[in-house]
Amino acid sequence: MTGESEYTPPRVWQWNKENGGQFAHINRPIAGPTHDHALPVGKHPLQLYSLATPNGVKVTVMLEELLALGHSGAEYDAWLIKIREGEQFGSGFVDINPNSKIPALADHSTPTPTRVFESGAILLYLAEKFGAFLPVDPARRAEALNWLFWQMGSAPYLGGGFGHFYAYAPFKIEYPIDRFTMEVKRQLDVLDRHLADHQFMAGEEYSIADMAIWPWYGNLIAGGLYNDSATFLEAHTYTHVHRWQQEIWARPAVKRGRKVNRVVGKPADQLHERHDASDFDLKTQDKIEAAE
Ligand SMILES: N[C@@H](CCC(=O)N[C@@H](CS)C(=O)NCC(=O)O)C(=O)O
Repeated sequence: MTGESEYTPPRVWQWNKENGGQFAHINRPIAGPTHDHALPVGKHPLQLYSLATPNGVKVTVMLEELLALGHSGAEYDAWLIKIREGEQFGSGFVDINPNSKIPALADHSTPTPTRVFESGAILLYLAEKFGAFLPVDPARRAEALNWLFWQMGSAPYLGGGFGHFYAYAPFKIEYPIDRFTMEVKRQLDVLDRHLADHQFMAGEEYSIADMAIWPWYGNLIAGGLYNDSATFLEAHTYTHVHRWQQEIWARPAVKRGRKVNRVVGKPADQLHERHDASDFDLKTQDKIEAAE
């Protein structure tokens, strides 16, 4: 094995602010706000504070799917939280998510605003509020929740484990890359075997389980995560995951939701903030840049 380390942990760990990782400037070993900053509140019942990472996309896809079904109560303002600039540590954001991570939602349609954080909790909250994208039959509901919580437990190995050491760490170390690649390939095989005889994660019904899993594993398989990781992982071999990823990608609400709070990629795919359905036609970055 290459990359063996001579590092011996000291008796008590010290915070080394210069560890060189891509996110070193925002990582801290303590919680809580770093500065005072009130969050903006728009005109709609639901206020989302987010960024189009896979965790953020889960929620904007759900909101666009709810609106496509005709649930006008799902109208939302999506505000951009620039996590690389530390905006998740502003006092207003920490008030609605003490964990300082996007996505976070405030529901202003309740007698006092209801805060909801953790993407899985947000998906479940919205599914129950609108009675949509979560099967009613107890056995099928249990299956949707199985996969929703599978995603919450599994994706940190993909993002914080594989993605971090394969793409973001300041130098490549074989041991963690090997360990997390093994686990991610195992997870892809779990999905592939399940999707071999199920149209969607919970069976025949598209649900919040698909919305949670697709932005991570669908994106990974389509080559959208961590440089050339799809080649490294031999993503093309997971044929049933491919079929499912393409079926979901064909949905107009998914295409819209993926653009919200996006700040990278093609300008036509970036809608930095979403306050109205017409913003998809009028306020993507290509339109804004053309008007400047
Ligand atoms: N389990 C959380 C994870 C959220 C999360 O990790 N968000 C990342 C972006 S994908 C974030 O806000 N990172 C900022 C930070 O760690 O300071 C969820 O599913 O909502």
